[in-house]
Amino acid sequence: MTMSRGKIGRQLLGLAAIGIALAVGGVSAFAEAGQPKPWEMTMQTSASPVMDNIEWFHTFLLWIIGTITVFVTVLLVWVMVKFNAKSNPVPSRTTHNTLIEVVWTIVPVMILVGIAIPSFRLLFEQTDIPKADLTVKATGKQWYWTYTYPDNGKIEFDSLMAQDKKPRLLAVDNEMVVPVNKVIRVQTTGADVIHAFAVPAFGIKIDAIPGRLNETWFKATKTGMFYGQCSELCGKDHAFMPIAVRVVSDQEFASWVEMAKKKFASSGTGAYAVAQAGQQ
Ligand SMILES: [Cu+2]
Repeated sequence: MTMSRGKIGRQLLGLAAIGIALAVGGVSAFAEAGQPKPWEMTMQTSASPVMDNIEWFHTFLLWIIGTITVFVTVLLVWVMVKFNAKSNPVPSRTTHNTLIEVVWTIVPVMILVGIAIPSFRLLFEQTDIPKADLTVKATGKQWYWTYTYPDNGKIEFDSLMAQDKKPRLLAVDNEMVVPVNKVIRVQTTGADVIHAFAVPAFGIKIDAIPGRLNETWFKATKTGMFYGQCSELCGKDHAFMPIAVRVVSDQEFASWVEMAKKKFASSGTGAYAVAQAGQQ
């Protein structure tokens, strides 16, 4: 039995449709909040008020940049077509035009002021930390993070990349756990070299510097897992010290605190003590 061309064509089309559906399905299976997606073009889905505003500011700037680029391109093309040597053999001798000079000075100033206002507003929102409900200290070390919860009986534990867990290169053994819709103050410092604490979905990125205590904050508006990475070249395993934040409900957080107090009671400061001893 032979198949007609049309039939084969239809079957190929069907296969292609299934392929596309699978590919899209595959991508959307990865499309969880709080982590990068394959072929991602945009920023990670926001999960904090600061990140909402960063996204807004990004889009706002994109429109301004886009408009200016199109406007300048149109001007260039217009000049090239209308005023080249062939179509305009006798050029005008005009050198000054007061109106246009005032316009091309005032308009860019107005654009810059228009950008500066929301830019400063965003900067203040990021750096002016509201009254915190919880403080977590993240200490960057070669090459893992140590989290300390000074408000909750001084819980302290190390967070190392987990080789056997998903998502690859982002999952850790002990996650940083925080309650949802609460202002979390993050304090960062470095125990050896400069690291940087960054979680894209929360819109935070701050250096962790030895001998210094830096501060930032976030308010996670969704529960779930959110991932980041050390964002300051800190040595050979810089790429392998991910940040994993689990955002949970208040009740879950309370029970995690109870669990963590027991679990990290003895082991907590072990690695830190060793690192400190090694430096002296
Ligand atoms: Cu690092």
